[in-house]
Amino acid sequence: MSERTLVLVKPDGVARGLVGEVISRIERKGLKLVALELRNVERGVAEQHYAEHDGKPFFGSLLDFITSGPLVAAVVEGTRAIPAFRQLAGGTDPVEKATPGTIRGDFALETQFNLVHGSDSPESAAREIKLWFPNLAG
Ligand code: RTP
Ligand code: MG
Repeated sequence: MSERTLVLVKPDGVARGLVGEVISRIERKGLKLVALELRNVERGVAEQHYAEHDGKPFFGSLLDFITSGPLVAAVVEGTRAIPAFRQLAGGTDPVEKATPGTIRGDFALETQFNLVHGSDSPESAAREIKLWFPNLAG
Protein backbone atom coordinates (compact mmCIF):
# COMPACT_ATOMS: atom_id res chain seq x y z
CA MET A 1 0.00 0.00 0.00
CA SER A 2 1.28 3.45 -0.91
CA GLU A 3 2.20 5.91 1.83
CA ARG A 4 3.93 9.26 2.16
CA THR A 5 6.99 10.37 4.11
CA LEU A 6 8.60 13.74 4.79
CA VAL A 7 12.19 14.00 3.63
CA LEU A 8 14.63 16.81 4.35
CA VAL A 9 18.00 17.38 2.75
CA LYS A 10 19.44 19.24 5.71
CA PRO A 11 21.54 22.43 5.32
CA ASP A 12 24.79 20.42 5.23
CA GLY A 13 23.48 18.42 2.28
CA VAL A 14 22.48 21.55 0.37
CA ALA A 15 25.79 23.30 1.18
CA ARG A 16 27.77 20.28 0.00
CA GLY A 17 25.87 19.99 -3.26
CA LEU A 18 24.29 16.62 -2.45
CA VAL A 19 20.67 17.48 -3.29
CA GLY A 20 20.84 15.79 -6.69
CA GLU A 21 22.50 12.72 -5.19
CA VAL A 22 19.73 12.32 -2.59
CA ILE A 23 16.89 12.95 -5.05
CA SER A 24 18.49 10.54 -7.51
CA ARG A 25 18.62 7.77 -4.91
CA ILE A 26 14.96 8.37 -4.01
CA GLU A 27 13.95 8.14 -7.65
CA ARG A 28 16.11 5.11 -8.40
CA LYS A 29 14.56 3.29 -5.44
CA GLY A 30 11.21 3.70 -7.20
CA LEU A 31 9.75 6.32 -4.90
CA LYS A 32 7.92 9.33 -6.28
CA LEU A 33 8.23 13.02 -5.44
CA VAL A 34 4.90 14.70 -4.71
CA ALA A 35 6.32 17.97 -3.29
CA LEU A 36 9.80 19.50 -3.39
CA GLU A 37 10.99 22.90 -2.21
CA LEU A 38 14.15 24.74 -1.22
CA ARG A 39 13.47 26.87 1.82
CA ASN A 40 14.84 28.61 4.88
CA VAL A 41 13.27 27.34 8.08
CA GLU A 42 12.02 29.50 10.92
CA ARG A 43 13.17 28.39 14.34
CA GLY A 44 9.55 27.78 15.43
CA VAL A 45 9.01 25.29 12.62
CA ALA A 46 12.28 23.54 13.45
CA GLU A 47 11.22 23.34 17.12
CA GLN A 48 7.92 21.74 16.15
CA HIS A 49 9.57 19.39 13.70
CA TYR A 50 12.02 18.11 16.34
CA ALA A 51 9.66 18.49 19.35
CA GLU A 52 10.38 14.90 20.45
CA HIS A 53 13.97 15.98 21.21
CA ASP A 54 13.05 19.05 23.31
CA GLY A 55 15.12 18.96 26.50
CA LYS A 56 17.89 16.74 25.12
CA PRO A 57 21.44 18.12 25.28
CA PHE A 58 21.72 18.43 21.50
CA PHE A 59 18.36 20.18 20.98
CA GLY A 60 19.72 23.76 20.83
CA SER A 61 22.56 22.95 18.48
CA LEU A 62 20.22 20.84 16.33
CA LEU A 63 17.91 23.86 15.91
CA ASP A 64 20.89 26.13 15.16
CA PHE A 65 22.02 23.66 12.51
CA ILE A 66 18.64 23.13 10.86
CA THR A 67 18.08 26.90 10.61
CA SER A 68 21.66 27.65 9.50
CA GLY A 69 20.91 27.79 5.77
CA PRO A 70 18.56 26.63 3.08
CA LEU A 71 17.33 23.04 3.16
CA VAL A 72 15.23 20.99 0.79
CA ALA A 73 11.89 19.70 2.02
CA ALA A 74 10.10 16.98 0.08
CA VAL A 75 7.15 14.66 0.31
CA VAL A 76 7.94 11.24 -1.07
CA GLU A 77 5.35 8.60 -1.92
CA GLY A 78 5.36 4.91 -2.66
CA THR A 79 5.02 1.41 -1.27
CA ARG A 80 6.48 1.37 2.25
CA ALA A 81 7.92 4.84 1.61
CA ILE A 82 8.58 5.51 5.31
CA PRO A 83 10.91 2.55 6.02
CA ALA A 84 12.19 2.60 2.44
CA PHE A 85 13.60 6.09 2.83
CA ARG A 86 14.99 5.28 6.31
CA GLN A 87 16.80 2.40 4.62
CA LEU A 88 18.23 4.73 1.97
CA ALA A 89 19.32 7.22 4.67
CA GLY A 90 21.05 4.73 6.96
CA GLY A 91 21.37 4.93 10.75
CA THR A 92 21.54 8.20 12.66
CA ASP A 93 25.27 7.95 13.47
CA PRO A 94 26.84 7.93 10.00
CA VAL A 95 29.90 5.96 11.08
CA GLU A 96 28.74 3.64 13.87
CA LYS A 97 25.26 2.86 12.51
CA ALA A 98 24.92 3.78 8.84
CA THR A 99 26.41 1.22 6.48
CA PRO A 100 28.21 1.90 3.19
CA GLY A 101 25.71 2.21 0.37
CA THR A 102 23.42 4.43 2.40
CA ILE A 103 23.32 8.23 2.08
CA ARG A 104 24.73 8.79 5.56
CA GLY A 105 27.15 5.88 5.30
CA ASP A 106 28.54 7.12 2.01
CA PHE A 107 28.70 10.88 2.63
CA ALA A 108 28.64 11.82 6.35
CA LEU A 109 30.99 11.66 9.33
CA GLU A 110 29.18 13.35 12.24
CA THR A 111 25.86 12.51 13.87
CA GLN A 112 24.58 16.08 13.78
CA PHE A 113 25.63 16.64 10.18
CA ASN A 114 23.99 13.53 8.80
CA LEU A 115 22.55 15.11 5.64
CA VAL A 116 18.97 13.88 5.58
CA HIS A 117 15.82 13.41 7.61
CA GLY A 118 13.04 10.93 7.02
CA SER A 119 9.86 10.44 9.04
CA ASP A 120 10.17 7.49 11.43
CA SER A 121 6.52 6.30 11.59
CA PRO A 122 3.13 6.88 9.94
CA GLU A 123 2.18 9.17 12.85
CA SER A 124 5.37 11.24 12.45
CA ALA A 125 4.89 11.39 8.68
CA ALA A 126 1.34 12.72 8.99
CA ARG A 127 2.40 15.31 11.57
CA GLU A 128 5.49 16.43 9.64
CA ILE A 129 3.79 16.64 6.21
CA LYS A 130 1.09 18.82 7.76
CA LEU A 131 3.78 21.03 9.34
CA TRP A 132 5.92 21.45 6.21
CA PHE A 133 3.27 21.29 3.46
CA PRO A 134 -0.06 22.35 5.00
CA ASN A 135 -1.63 22.94 1.59
CA LEU A 136 -0.65 19.65 0.00
CA ALA A 137 -3.66 17.75 -1.26
CA GLY A 138 -4.13 14.24 0.09
P1 RTP B 1 16.15 12.61 11.72
O1 RTP B 1 15.04 12.74 12.72
O2 RTP B 1 16.87 13.91 11.44
O3 RTP B 1 15.68 11.89 10.49
O4 RTP B 1 17.28 11.64 12.30
P2 RTP B 1 17.08 10.27 13.06
O5 RTP B 1 15.62 9.93 13.16
O6 RTP B 1 17.98 9.27 12.43
O7 RTP B 1 17.66 10.63 14.48
P3 RTP B 1 16.96 11.33 15.72
O8 RTP B 1 17.25 10.52 16.92
O9 RTP B 1 15.53 11.67 15.42
O10 RTP B 1 17.80 12.68 15.86
C1 RTP B 1 17.46 13.81 15.12
C2 RTP B 1 18.71 14.50 14.62
O11 RTP B 1 19.36 15.15 15.71
C3 RTP B 1 20.75 15.12 15.50
N1 RTP B 1 21.35 14.41 16.63
N2 RTP B 1 22.45 14.79 17.22
N3 RTP B 1 24.67 14.99 18.95
C4 RTP B 1 23.84 13.98 19.07
O12 RTP B 1 24.00 13.11 19.88
C5 RTP B 1 22.68 13.92 18.18
N4 RTP B 1 21.75 12.99 18.22
C6 RTP B 1 20.91 13.31 17.23
C7 RTP B 1 21.01 14.42 14.18
O13 RTP B 1 21.06 15.42 13.15
C8 RTP B 1 19.78 13.57 14.05
O14 RTP B 1 19.54 13.22 12.72
MG1 MG C 1 14.18 11.30 13.88
